[in-house]
Amino acid sequence: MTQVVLTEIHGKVGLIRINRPEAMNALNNEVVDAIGAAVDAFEADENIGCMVITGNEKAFAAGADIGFMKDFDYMHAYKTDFITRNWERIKTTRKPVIAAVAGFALGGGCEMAMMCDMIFAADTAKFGQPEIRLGTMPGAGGTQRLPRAVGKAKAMDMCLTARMMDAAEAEKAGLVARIIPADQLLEETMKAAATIAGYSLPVIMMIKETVNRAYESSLNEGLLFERRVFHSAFALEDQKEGMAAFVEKRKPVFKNR
Ligand code: DAK
Repeated sequence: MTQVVLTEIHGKVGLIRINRPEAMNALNNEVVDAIGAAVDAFEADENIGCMVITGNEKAFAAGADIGFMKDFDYMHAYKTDFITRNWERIKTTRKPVIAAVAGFALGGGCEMAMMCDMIFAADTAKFGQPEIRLGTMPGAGGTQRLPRAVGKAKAMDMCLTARMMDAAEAEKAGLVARIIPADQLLEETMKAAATIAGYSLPVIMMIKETVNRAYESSLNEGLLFERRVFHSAFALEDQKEGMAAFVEKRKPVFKNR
């Protein structure tokens, strides 16, 4: 049987590939549960410092699987906690996750990419929230994360007209961190992930948590949170090592503590 999600470890980077090419990587429970299991495994592995989620050259994911959910009724969606039960695992991991997006990232696919900490887009990437065409609406964060990323005007435009954004527009609008030629997307994303994973793991986690705090709090609360975490970073052996290495003009050796 085909595995709908493939995982690999490259040095300190955990790679997750969505593997349903026959269905444009549409996301059903099997796929999302398998992504969650991969995230659990990489989170538990002290050697891993960063994760990458990707699809194939045609699609990151063309949305939640329409065939899978078309007959859901309210009671089923509510009782099974559709979306929240398994999709949000990507959001809760404390290690950084980069979405490497080529081709379509639509509906739930766009939402899953936005749950990651940053998106690297191939020049072929297309982002959209076309649920309105199906008589429904975004349900995995599209109406909330998209306006925070690209502003209200573009988010309304995309959710209400179902138009897609190409990579250039997505980068200009702030949805995407980098645009990379399609044939180099994975290689370049893995390089960036390896750079991150080469730093001290507790510091990586502190920075992720603190940047995310910017979305959840007022500026003053966020600054206070940052200052407290920054002060706590002086308790790290890796801080002593990093600063000593700078002064001694050598490369630091981090021990993740
Ligand atoms: N689900 C299931 N199958 C899909 C799919 C999807 N989202 N997207 C594509 N496929 C399948 C196609 O049916 C086709 O299968 P076969 O006919 O070969 O068996 C195969 O993938 C190849 O697709 P196409 O033949 O259509 O390929 P094209 O290159 O012509 O077009 C496309 C590519 C991505 C533009 C097109 O496939 C497309 O428009 N796909 C649907 C995109 C879409 O509407 N995405 C949003 C899905 S809805 C909620 C929670 C979550 C959500 C909503 C509510 N609540 C909690 C209430 C989320 C909703 C969504 O994500």
